[in-house]
Amino acid sequence: MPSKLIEREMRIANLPHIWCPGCSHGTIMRGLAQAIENCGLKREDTIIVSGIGCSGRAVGYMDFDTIHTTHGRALAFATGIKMAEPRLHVIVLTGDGDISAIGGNHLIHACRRNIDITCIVLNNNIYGMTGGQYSPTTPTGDYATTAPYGNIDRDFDIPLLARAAGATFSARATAYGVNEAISIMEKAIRHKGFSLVEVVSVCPSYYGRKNRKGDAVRMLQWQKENSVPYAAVGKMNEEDIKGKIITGIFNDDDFPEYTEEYQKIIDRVRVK
Ligand SMILES: Cc1ncc(C[n+]2csc(CCOP(=O)(O)OP(=O)(O)O)c2C)c(N)n1
Ligand code: SF4
Repeated sequence: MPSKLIEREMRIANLPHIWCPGCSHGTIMRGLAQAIENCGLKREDTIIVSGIGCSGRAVGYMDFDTIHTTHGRALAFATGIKMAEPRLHVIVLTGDGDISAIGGNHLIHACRRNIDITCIVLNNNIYGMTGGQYSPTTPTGDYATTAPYGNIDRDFDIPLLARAAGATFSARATAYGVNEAISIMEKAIRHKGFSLVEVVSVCPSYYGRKNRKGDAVRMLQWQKENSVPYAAVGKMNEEDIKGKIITGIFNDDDFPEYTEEYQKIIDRVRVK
């Protein structure tokens, strides 16, 4: 029997989902539905936009106005929607490849504009849907189908990248710590301006298998044992932080929001 939340927020007719056994994208999708409900957002005022990837499939299951857009372009579509209808709550659901490789340029400019969009990144450290190619968040030295001898690229820290580009809210949580993820996503949705929450997901089929991380339970156990709260980082030395998942809110700032600034120009130049 589906839970009440699932009955209220999901398109039951589209289930079962396509994700592999043990994939934590579903846990995060359910967490987002909970966060939306906790914020009291009305279905008619909320739109969820995704890119392409296993992560992007979530919009097929969430019972809101949703758009499954082209790879890397979710923020471009979301920006258009928010500019046309600023009253809407616009939420983007995307993968690490979608947002930081092909969509990287859209990301930095959305951050810079501080447009009121909430961007949830399901980071599984790999391209899941297309068979396990390395992404900009695959750690250096890790393996992927396109890095059979180890990845020599340095990996992006997506929330820190967003903060540096001007996002007024950036944060990270994990699928293991789903209650923290729900609470952070809630704060991100309530935040006025561009907010980004990375939720570290597990892909046992590709990232896990290629890197001998064990099954999904082991991978979630690893998240539990290797997460460090942002507040504790200042007291730790660099060596102890290396390889850890830093969770929590990295910044939550006030800055003029883009659609409001745009409206001020419209009001100023409108022929009286
Ligand atoms: C323009 C374009 N290039 C490439 C693809 C193929 N493609 C589909 S999903 C994907 C990667 C998705 O990876 P990620 O965003 O990390 O999501 P995940 O599947 O891991 O959840 C790629 C390269 C595409 N659909 N469109
Ligand atoms: S390939 Fe990976 S990310 Fe995609 S559904 Fe399977 S476990 Fe999840």
